[in-house]
Amino acid sequence: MVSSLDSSVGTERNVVTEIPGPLSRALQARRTKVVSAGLTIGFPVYIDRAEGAILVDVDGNRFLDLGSGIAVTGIGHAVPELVDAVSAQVAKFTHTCFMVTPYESYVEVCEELAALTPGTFEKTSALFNSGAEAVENAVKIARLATGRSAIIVFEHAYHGRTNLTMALTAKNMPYKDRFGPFAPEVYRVPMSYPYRDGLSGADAAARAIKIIETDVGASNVAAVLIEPIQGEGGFVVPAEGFLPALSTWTSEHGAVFIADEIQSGFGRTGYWFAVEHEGVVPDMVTTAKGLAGGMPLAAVTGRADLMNAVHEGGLGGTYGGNPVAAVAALATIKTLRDRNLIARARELGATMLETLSSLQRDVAVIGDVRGRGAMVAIELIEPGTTTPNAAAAKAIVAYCQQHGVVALTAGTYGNVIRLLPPLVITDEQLADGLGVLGAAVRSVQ
Ligand code: PLZ
Repeated sequence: MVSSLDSSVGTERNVVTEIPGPLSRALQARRTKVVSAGLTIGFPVYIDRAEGAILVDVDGNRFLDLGSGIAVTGIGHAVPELVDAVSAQVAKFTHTCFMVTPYESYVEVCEELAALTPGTFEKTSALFNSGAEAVENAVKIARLATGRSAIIVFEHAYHGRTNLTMALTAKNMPYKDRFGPFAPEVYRVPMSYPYRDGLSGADAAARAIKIIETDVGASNVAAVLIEPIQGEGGFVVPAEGFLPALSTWTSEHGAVFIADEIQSGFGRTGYWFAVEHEGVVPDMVTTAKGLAGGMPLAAVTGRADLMNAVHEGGLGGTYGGNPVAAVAALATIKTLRDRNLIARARELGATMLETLSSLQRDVAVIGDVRGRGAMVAIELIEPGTTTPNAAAAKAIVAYCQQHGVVALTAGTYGNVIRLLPPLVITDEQLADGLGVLGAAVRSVQ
C-alpha cells in the first residue's frame, strides 16, 4: 500500500513566504530559459505535492485549490483509491498499445462509459489522450457515419488547440492567432447567452437554426457540436430549452448531436453529464479531464451504429486508453460513487450560488452569477453597464493568489472568474475560499 501519504499537507491554506516564494522564483528563472514562451504563466508557484483541495508549493505555501487543474481533479488530489490503483498498475505494466495486445481495463472503462452516458441504446467508445483528440475523433466519426462534412459550432466555444479543434474553437487570442490556415467546413452560429442576449432558449435556438438552414443547408450538416455549459467561453449556461431544441432539430435532419462534456462532465454539475439537467440524450459524448482524476485519458462514446460505422483501423493511437490512465478512470468512477460526490457537487453549487449572489447585491462590479453544481462563475462588468471588465477579473484572481487561493479566469472577454473546486472540498474550506474571493471582489470596487 502506498496510500498512506504524508498527511502534513493539512487542510488549510497558509501563505508563509512572499508569493511567489524564492524557490518558485528560482524555478521560474530556469523555466524561462528552456520552456517555450508560448505557454501561459497562470500562477508561477511550483507545486511539490497536493492532497484533497490543498496544493503545497516548493516554498511550503499551502493553497486552496478552486480550479482542480481546470476541472480535472474532481475527486481531489492524492485520493488513496486512485494512488493505489495507479501504483499497482505501474508495477504490473505501463503500456502494450491496445491495438497491439489489449487489456481488460480499457474494456471496463468503455463498459462504464456506455452505462453512465445518457441514452439506453447500445453504445461503444474509443479512448484517446486529450480532450482535443477526442473532439477531433468525434468529428471524424460523425463525418464518416453521415457522409456529410459540415460541422456546426457556437460562439464562445472551446474545443482544443489542434488544427481541427482550433477551427472549432471561437476565440482568436490566444488560441488561433496566426496559427492558420484552419480546417474547412466549420460553421459558427450564435450561442444562447442569457445574460448578454436576453433570449429564451427557444428563441436562441430558432436564431441558430435559421442560420444553419440558410447558410449551410440542413442536409449538409454532419454534426452539431456543443458544450452543454461552455467552459473556457465563460461558463455560459444556455437558456432552458436551447439544448433540447437543437438536439431535436439535429436528429430530425439526420445529423449527429455531439455533447462536448470535457469540462462540464463527470459529476461536476451535479449529474454525471450536464446535458442531463434538461434530459437531452446526445448521439455522441466527448469526455476527458475529470474522467481519470489527472491521468491523461479522453473518450468518444456514442451510438453503436455511428461508432461502429468506422472501418477497422480507422481509429486509434499509440497511447489512447493507456492502462495506467484506464485504471485511474475506474478508480475515479468508483470514488465518485462511493463518496457520493455527485450529490456533493449540487451542495457545493448551492452554497457558491447563494454566497456569490449575496455578494453581487453588495457590489457593482458583478454583472452575473451563474452555473450548475460545482461549476459556477461570476461575470465582471464596468459598474452600471454590461461592458466586460477583464481588468477586474485579473485583479481579483491576483488578490486570491496572494492570499493563498487558486481561482481561474475564463470568458471570451476575459472577464469571468470560474470556480471548479474539487468535489471533496470541505464546507470550511469552501467558506474560506469564498471569503477570500469576496474580499478580493470588494478590493476592486
Ligand atoms: N473541450 C469543453 O474545456 C479543455 C483548455 C486549457 P484538452 N479546456 C482547457 C488550455 O488553455 O489549453 C477542453 C474543454 C472542452 C475540449 C478541451 C480540450 O481538452 O485535454 O486540453 O485537449
